[in-house]
Formats: sequence, structure tokens, C-alpha cells
Amino acid sequence: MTDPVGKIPSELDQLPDRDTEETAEWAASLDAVTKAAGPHRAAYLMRRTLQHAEGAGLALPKLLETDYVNTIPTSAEPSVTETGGDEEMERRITAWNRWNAAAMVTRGSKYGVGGHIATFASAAWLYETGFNHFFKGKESPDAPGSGDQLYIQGHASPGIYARAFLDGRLNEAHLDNFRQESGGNGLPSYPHPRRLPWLWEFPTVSMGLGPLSAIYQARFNRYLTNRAIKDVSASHVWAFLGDGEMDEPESTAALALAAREGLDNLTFVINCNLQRLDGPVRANFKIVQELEAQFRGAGWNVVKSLWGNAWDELFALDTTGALVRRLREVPDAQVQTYQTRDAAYIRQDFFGKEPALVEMAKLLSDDKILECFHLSRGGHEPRKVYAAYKAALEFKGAPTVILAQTVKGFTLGEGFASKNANHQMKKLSTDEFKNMRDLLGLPISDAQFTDGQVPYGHPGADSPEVRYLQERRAALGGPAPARRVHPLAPLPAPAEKAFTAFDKGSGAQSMATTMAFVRLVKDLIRDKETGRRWVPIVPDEARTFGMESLFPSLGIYSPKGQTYEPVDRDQLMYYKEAKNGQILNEGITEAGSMADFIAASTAYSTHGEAMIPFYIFYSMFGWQRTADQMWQLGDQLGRGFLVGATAGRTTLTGEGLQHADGHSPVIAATNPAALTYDPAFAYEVAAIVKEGLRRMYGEAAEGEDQDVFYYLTVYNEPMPQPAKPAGIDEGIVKGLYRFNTAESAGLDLPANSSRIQLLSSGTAIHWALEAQKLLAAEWGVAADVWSATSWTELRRDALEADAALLRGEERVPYVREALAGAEGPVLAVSDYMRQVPDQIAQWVEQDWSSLGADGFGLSDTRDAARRHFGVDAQSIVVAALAQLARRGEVQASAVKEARERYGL
Ligand SMILES: Cc1ncc(C[n+]2csc(CCOP(=O)(O)OP(=O)(O)O)c2C)c(N)n1
Ligand SMILES: [Mg+2]
Repeated sequence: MTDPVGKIPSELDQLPDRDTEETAEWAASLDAVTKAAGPHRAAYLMRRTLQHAEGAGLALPKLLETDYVNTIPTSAEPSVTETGGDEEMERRITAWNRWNAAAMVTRGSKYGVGGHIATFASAAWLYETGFNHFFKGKESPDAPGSGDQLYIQGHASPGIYARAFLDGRLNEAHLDNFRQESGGNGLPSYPHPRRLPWLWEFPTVSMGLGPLSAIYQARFNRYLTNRAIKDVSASHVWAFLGDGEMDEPESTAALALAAREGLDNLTFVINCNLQRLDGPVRANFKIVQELEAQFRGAGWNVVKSLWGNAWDELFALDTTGALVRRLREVPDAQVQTYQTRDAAYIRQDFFGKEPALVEMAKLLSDDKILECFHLSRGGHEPRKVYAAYKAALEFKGAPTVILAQTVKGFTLGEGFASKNANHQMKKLSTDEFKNMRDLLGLPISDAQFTDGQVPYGHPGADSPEVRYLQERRAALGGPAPARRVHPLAPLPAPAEKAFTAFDKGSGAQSMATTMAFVRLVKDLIRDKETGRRWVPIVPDEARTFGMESLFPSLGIYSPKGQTYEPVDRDQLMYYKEAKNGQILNEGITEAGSMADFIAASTAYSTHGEAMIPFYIFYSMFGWQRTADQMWQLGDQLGRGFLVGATAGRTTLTGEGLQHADGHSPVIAATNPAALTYDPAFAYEVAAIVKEGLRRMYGEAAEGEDQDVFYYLTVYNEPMPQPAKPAGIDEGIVKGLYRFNTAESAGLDLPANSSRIQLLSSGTAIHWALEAQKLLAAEWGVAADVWSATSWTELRRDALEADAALLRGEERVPYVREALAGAEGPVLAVSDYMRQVPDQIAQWVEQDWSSLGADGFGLSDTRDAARRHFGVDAQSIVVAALAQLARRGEVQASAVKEARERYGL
């Protein structure tokens, strides 16, 4: 910022200047240098002085930006002997990978299945250097069973498959089935553990979720270590990201957290090819500089690797600073254009702007200019990449981001490289392949192109290339990426006592189901065998859910422990933070909490340690806000409990529109890995959690998918909790059981009274039970009340029955079986939109009708809200009478009479 007239107030003015004369002298000498040697020299001296000051321990605020040059000068790079690698060998391996990645997409284009070529082409060295020198495998002696965690850019997947082809894990048939999975032998388009569980660990292609997850994975690694579950301090988290991807809000949401917690076990590698899907990432601006400032501001260590070695000669000539200045000013899209233009254009447009640059250009041959502007990039030179990775691992106290400049579509020829449309280009022509072969020096003959089809290339299982890469991987602890698939020993079931605590009911007292859940897990966390595996996650809402009593007993995780005296230290339930704290209280970030949950819920595979996370949140801010992460969780095969508390549309007094959740079960129903339950009573909560623990962590039953997670909606309205009827556990788990009949409820009924079945879930069962009494006492109607613990599971079971029918098998859906013989019509009600119960309508043989809280919602008292939505007891009575009247089972006049009596 310039302030020529000195009007902008400075914080320095608040401090006494102890020696104004000295201050003036310093200013004068700066002015003198500027005048004598020019502004470049003056700025250089200032930067050097600042650097010196930092080295001398002067606590100066950091500069946010450096010049548009490499952070690590060529002279400081490790030598080939230091890297211990064979660069020529690695170049050949990279060439095969480039070829096969392009070939598999091109061959697949015959079927129109798509794929991406340009992304990996720009990133090839970023991966290859990591695979040969850095990424630890699962059998690494330093990080046994864990290795490093690799978040791979989704659109680079062909390159990863190509390398797995070279190392022998995939064959040609696999590559030919890229994106064609239905035959059972295919490769998913993007990193997808559910589809290819032995290879992929982390699904990344929904942009922004990878970087966010990587940060919380690194943090969760620290948590596991600090809690003495497993020492994973040698595991390093690497996240490969696109420069375009950094625009997603999630990409940068947790940068400050990563720096604050000193996550030096984390490295971001951002492939700065300056392009995204449509064109330039920052056209008129400079993405690298913007990212540098953002990351430095957040407290990260930044390593820029922008230019290749060819540029060293140019920088050596830059005595006036004109080159560096020009590089800082020239917009990204212009740099992209240089990548495609001839030397004359570059001489004129880039060098022509300043006499000093014109002079410099005279010393450069056309070939040199083209080499620099077309090819020479930091991200395309293995030694530079190596130097950056090494610097990242050596940096202590903060995470590192590597900003590696590359050319999108590198080595693919003029038709591809730096073209705006290259992200979408799905094939190379035969001629383009032949050019690429010549450029990369691959031994592929023209004769191998049969039927106009590009061949795959492999140097042979016993070739020096394959032996080299296998030896490198063996030294680093086995293949990568690789996911651990071996099932762990089942966790022992916790003592029964925690679950049976609710069987007797709450008597005269009332208890909300949120409280029941919290009480239950409190008990389970005390379990000797499995208690320490629970990971309670809450985004600044523990008090809302009555969880503050867990603070002192479990502690809130902080890598710093507690460096201050908490204001409430003298109280029983004080705010206790601890280095080995068990609770993850993330502050107000549902996205961060979900990223925590994903890391914890997949620790069974990532680290071979089964953890039991439960993430409890304001239900309105769960699925609606972070459903994409729930999808990511399902893709990543996560296991655990999501708990939507303060659920329902009418249970929060006065909170209204933004808080009252009328639809989370609708969204949850769309996620095939989510088992959604809307328990009505405390004992149901216990039965569902017990079953969840068995299913996800216990002995797997034949054909059962253990890679699921549970979503429970719990309420904050205290209600009397009934005793548990006998023999209903199966019904609770399957989604429906009869809670009582009019007779078993002890209601007086006339002989031959007509009958209705009230199906309800969650808090709505209380209004159904009230309606049951009114129907008997005031209208002589018998109502049986059912608890529908999971509309979604009922539907899924029915869908399976339908599918079985197509296979020629007879199967009756559970919902139909459960309701068989139940007399009269069915009226369903929940505290959500009607879509929720309507999920099962088509499989119910009885007359179907439903009530629900549709629309936007509003603020009012619970009673008024229920009346407004038509889900209170009286509304249920009127709806029941109307349904019976339609069938001629009660007088039509009863409906009007009831409406008037209840003031509806
Ligand atoms: C959330 C999300 N939005 C949009 C996309 C579609 N998409 C896939 S790749 C891409 C461009 C990627 O650009 P960049 O991150 O710079 O990666 P590059 O291929 O250039 O390395 C887009 C928009 C996506 N995958 N995820
Ligand atoms: Mg890009």
C-alpha cells in the first residue's frame, strides 16, 4: 500500500520514538540508495535487512508475498547423489505413465465414457517424485499399518492407474475398463474407495473436500498419537490439489487451524497450471501470488517452485530487477499465451516492455526463449520437486504448501498444451501419439498401432524400470496409493447394562431423547474395553445438548493442553482442555466437524484402529449444509453415528425457519450408506445404538455391508419415557413395531368400534398416543399406535423385495408383513415433511394417508407450531375421522364436528 502523504495512521505512532534522529537517518539512507542505485536495489536491501532481522530473532510480522521466483534456489537443491535416485530411470517411468494415462482415456473414448488427460500430464512429476522418494506405504517400518495418507487430485486418476499398471497391480483389461465398472472389472473414474477398495483411500473429486479432509486427517493423526491409541507421528498427509480447486470455500476453510495447531505432518501440493476447466484460473491476476499471500497469512510455510533450470541464466542477467518485476506484473493468462507463441511474439510482448528487458532478450537465442517460456517449469523438474518435498518435510512447526507451476497438457503436443479447452479433451489422434512417443523416446513401433488403436506400453515385468519402481516402493513400505482392506478383529460388545438402563422407562419424570443418547454414550465411554475408542465430536453446541458434564471427565482435545486457568475452574463442570482430551469441539464449523468424523470413522482402515465417532449437531445444520461430505463419508466407507439433535420441525420453541429441521431424513434417505432412524423413545435409542455397534464394529453377518453409518434424529423436548415392551428389538431395527393397541392401552371402547392404525416416529408418537385416547374417549374409535423407527429402512427393504421379484424370488416386504392383518386404514405422522413417511406408501396394503410439517416452517410455541402444521393430537383425530368417514366407517358429520370442537 502506498501512502505518499503520510495520512494513513500507523500503529507505530502509538509507540514513543526513542530516538527520532536515528529514525530520520535510516529513512535518509534508504532515500539515498533509491536515488543512487534505483528502487530495485533499495527494495533488495530492505528485503535482505528484513530477512536478517528475522534470523536475528526480531519478532517482525511476515511479508505476505515474495517475488515470482522459486523459493529454493537451484544452488540449494540436493544433488543427484543426495536424492539417491536415478533421474533418467524416473524420466522413463514417467514417460510410460504419461503414455498409458493418455492411451486409456483415448481408447475409452470409443465408448464415449470420457476421462481426463491434461491434468495428469501437468502433474506427472509431482506424483512420480513422491512415489519414488517420499510417500510411505502401509508396511513402512516408521508408520506400520498406516503409511502416509495421499489425497490425489481426482482428475489425475489415469496417471495413478497407469503407474499401477506398470507396477503390476493392474493389467490391460483393467485399463480398458476405465470408467466401465458394471462388468465387475472396471476402474472408477476418480479415487473411490467403495468402488476400488484395495487402491483408493480418499475420495477427492468433489473439489474442496479433499483439502479440508486432509487438514483434519493430519489433525486426527495427532489426536490418535496424543491419546495413545496409536503412535502415527511418522505418517505424513499429502494433498494434491488443483489451483482452480482452491476457489472452493472448503479448500481454504481450515488453513488457520492447520497452522495454529502446528500441523507439520501435512503438505499441500498445488498444481499451478494456471488453468481450470473453462480457461485461466485467474486470467488478469496471478493465482500463485494470491495463494502465497493467503497461505502465509494463515501461518503456513510456502514453497514456490515456479521455474525450471533454464531460467537460471535469465535471473543471473537480471541485475536491474526488471525481469522479476515483469514476472510479477504479467497476468497469468498472458503467461499461458506465451506457452503457445513463437519467440518473436515473446520478445515483443514480454521483453519489449522495458529497455532493460530488451537488452536482456538480445543475449538470448530463440531456442532459449522458447525453452523457458514453453517448457521450463518448476513442477516439471524432478530435482526441484524433490527439493520442495524435502523442504516441506524438514520444516517444523507449521504445514507447508508447495505451489508448483506447470503447463496443463504438458508433453501432449501443440493441440493440447495450454489450450483453454484441454481439460475436456478426451483423445489424442494417432499422429499426436506418435509425436508424443518421439518426444518421450518411448520404444513403441508404428506397427503396434493396430486398427487405428493406440497400444498400451509396458517395458516388461522384469525390465529395469519396473524393478526400479518396485524396489523404491519396497524401500518405502509397499505400494501406494493402497488402502488396507483386511477386516479387523471385531470390537467386544459393551456390557449390556448401558443399554438396558432405559428398559424400565422414566416413570413420572420426563426425558428428551437427546438426553437419553448423551446418557447412553456417557455410559458406553466408561466401558473398559472400548470406551477410549469413542470420539465425541461437537461444533460448539455441547451445552445445547446437555453434554457439558463430559468436559471435565473426558477433556476437550487440544494439542497445547490447557495453558491458561479456565474462568470456571472452581466449578464441577469446568471447561477442561487436555492434550489427551477425548472430545473434539471444533468451534462453529459443521464442515470441519464432518471432516473430523470422516477421519475418525475410517481410522479402522487408514490406521487399523477402529474408532467410534459420534458427531452430534443441530440437525438443521447437518445434512442440509454438509450432505456432500456425508456422501464423501459413504464413498470412504466410514462407520459411526451421526446424531441430528434438536431435530424435528416443531420441537424448538420460537426458533423457526433456520433452525427447525423438517427434512433431514429426506436428504439422509438419498445416501445409500446412511441408516436413518427417528427413534421415539429412550429404549429405542439404546436398541439402535446397540445394533449399530454390532453391525459396524462387531462380527459381520453373512452378506451384510459393515461399511455403513447411522443417522439418528433426537429431540430436545422432555417427554415421559415408557417402559420397553417385550419382543420388539427386531422391529426397532427393521423400522416398525406395534407399540400398543387401543385395548392394551386400556382404553374403553364400544363394541364393534371402527379401527385405525396410527404410524408415527420420533416425537410425533406422543401426539399419536394422545390422539389414540381422544379417538377412543370422544369418538369411539379404536386406534393402534405403531412406532416407525425408520421409514427409510422400511423402504429399502421393500425396494429389495421388489428387486428380488425381478430375479424370480418371492419376498414380502417387512412393512407389509408387519402390518398384515392390522385392521382399518393407516394414518402416518412424523415431525417432518410428508415425504418422510410417504416413502413406504406404495407397499402398505391398507388405505394410506399421512400428515407432516411441510413448507418453510415458522417460529412459535411447540403447541402452536404443531397446530399450524396439522400434526398435533387434535389434527390427527380429525384426519383419522376423515379417513374413516371416506370408508363409511364413521359418520361424515363427525369430521366437521371434531374440527369445530377442537377449533381447527
Ligand atoms: C465441487 C466440484 N465442482 C466442480 C467440479 C467439476 N470440475 C472437475 S475438474 C474441474 C477443473 C479443475 O481445475 P483445477 O483444480 O485447476 O485442476 P487441474 O485439472 O487444472 O489440475 C472442474 C470445474 C468438481 N469436480 N467438483
Ligand atoms: Mg489447474
